[in-house]
Amino acid sequence: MATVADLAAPGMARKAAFDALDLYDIRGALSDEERMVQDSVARLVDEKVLPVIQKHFEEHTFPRELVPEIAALGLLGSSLSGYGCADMNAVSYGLICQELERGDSGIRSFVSVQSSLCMYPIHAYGSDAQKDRFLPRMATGELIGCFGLTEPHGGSDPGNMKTHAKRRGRDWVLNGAKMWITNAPIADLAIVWAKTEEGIRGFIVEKGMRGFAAPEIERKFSLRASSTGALYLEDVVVPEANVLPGSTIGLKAPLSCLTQARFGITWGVIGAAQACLSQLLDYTQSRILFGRPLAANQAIQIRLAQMARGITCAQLLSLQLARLKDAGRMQPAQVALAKWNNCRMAIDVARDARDMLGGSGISAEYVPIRHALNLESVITYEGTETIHQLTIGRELTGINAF
Ligand code: TGC
Ligand code: FAD
Repeated sequence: MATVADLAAPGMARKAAFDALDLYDIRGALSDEERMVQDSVARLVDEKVLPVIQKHFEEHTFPRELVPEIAALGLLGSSLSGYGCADMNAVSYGLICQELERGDSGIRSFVSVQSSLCMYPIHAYGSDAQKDRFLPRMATGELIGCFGLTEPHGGSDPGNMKTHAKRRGRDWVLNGAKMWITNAPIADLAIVWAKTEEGIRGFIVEKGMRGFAAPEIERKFSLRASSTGALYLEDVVVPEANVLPGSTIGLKAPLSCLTQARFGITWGVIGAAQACLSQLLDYTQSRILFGRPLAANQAIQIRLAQMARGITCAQLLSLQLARLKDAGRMQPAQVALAKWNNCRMAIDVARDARDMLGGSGISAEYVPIRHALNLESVITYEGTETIHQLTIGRELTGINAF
């Protein structure tokens, strides 16, 4: 037990009675298999991602060399069954996202898009031939996918998309543009959502199809270790065999993919916040100002405590969400609330951590500025904070205020 002297001695750090990043022992609530998944992804991040990520962020490059290692661990399409996929449960997928984003949001984004936005729709809505053709090679990382929903004139309202597909004989002809598409410049295939006479449908557009281009969007200040591009479609002829036959016509199918990816994001951003708090705990205990460690100030401790509170609440929210998902009871509005809450928590933690590092907080030597900049994208994509707030508002009131 701590003595009064221990407590009173300024600058003396007391040994923590519990893991500062897991105050409610989430780890203890995991199965052996889930813990194993977390540990193997954590090792990948510590050994392969963290040593290279800052350089990639500075140079605005995606660490493509990591794809085979990510695939070898079964992290691509990890919750899908068959076709070389690992068939893991929702908690495991969440833990994968959390550990990857502890490294960098760009790495988690790559896995989210490949798994939830590209492999998932092919698995859920594709023909047997499409599944056989694409999924096994996507699981090994040999083929990379992207998901084109957002358009230049406004992503929050995808129902108003301009990209359209017209039947020509047994083919379709696609015209339009998509904007802010993760993985687009490195993708072998794109799931493109386009308006048809019957309503919105999903098409598999392949690299090399005439009239299709996917240029890189340069000069981002956020997600610099992720490849983001536009998709341009000019009279692209897509065969009927590349239409997703099982998707309902309308927004429901693309929105169902977003639900999968948003679920992963709720876990991912916890990892980013943990990385910031972890570094900040070391920093504030070793930096001496006014004759005592920074961490010995009440104002600093309150801010650290607020971070721990935010992370803990987010962990509990995501764990329960995963349990609901595994039980087949997860609702889109529950995902909206967790995406909003956890992204807001993480960006607040990252920004506050940056501030508590003082001038060092703007240096590449420390992680909070990189996470804070990345989280500007994460809080925007997959539905902005406002979109998720309005989704909850609609759920509560029954009134659509979009
Ligand atoms: P609304 O009338 O609400 O819905 C149309 C139909 O879809 C159903 N639905 C959903 N189904 C599954 N999951 C969801 N989350 C769903 N939300 C709605 C709904 O029940 C309805 O079905 P039915 O049978 O009645 O037809 O449609 P709305 O036009 O009013 O729009 C609602 C709104 C604003 C919430 C939606 O448009 C929206 O979510 N907007 C935000 C768009 C967005 O998030 N874009 C993300 C693009 S992808 C991306 O950002 C990837 S980043 C990846 C990375 O790098 O990690
Ligand atoms: P807009 O929709 O124009 O919104 C602008 C502002 O208006 C926002 O603050 C929004 O909250 C607010 N707003 C909108 N509607 C209302 C309303 N009714 N009431 C009040 N406020 C409102 N998209 C893809 O399809 N695939 C991808 O892979 C992908 N990857 C991305 C990667 C990055 C790095 C980024 C930054 C974005 C990515 N996106 C992707 C796009 C992303 O989903 C959109 O940026 C997002 O949905 C918002 O759309 P927008 O940028 O057009 O903003």
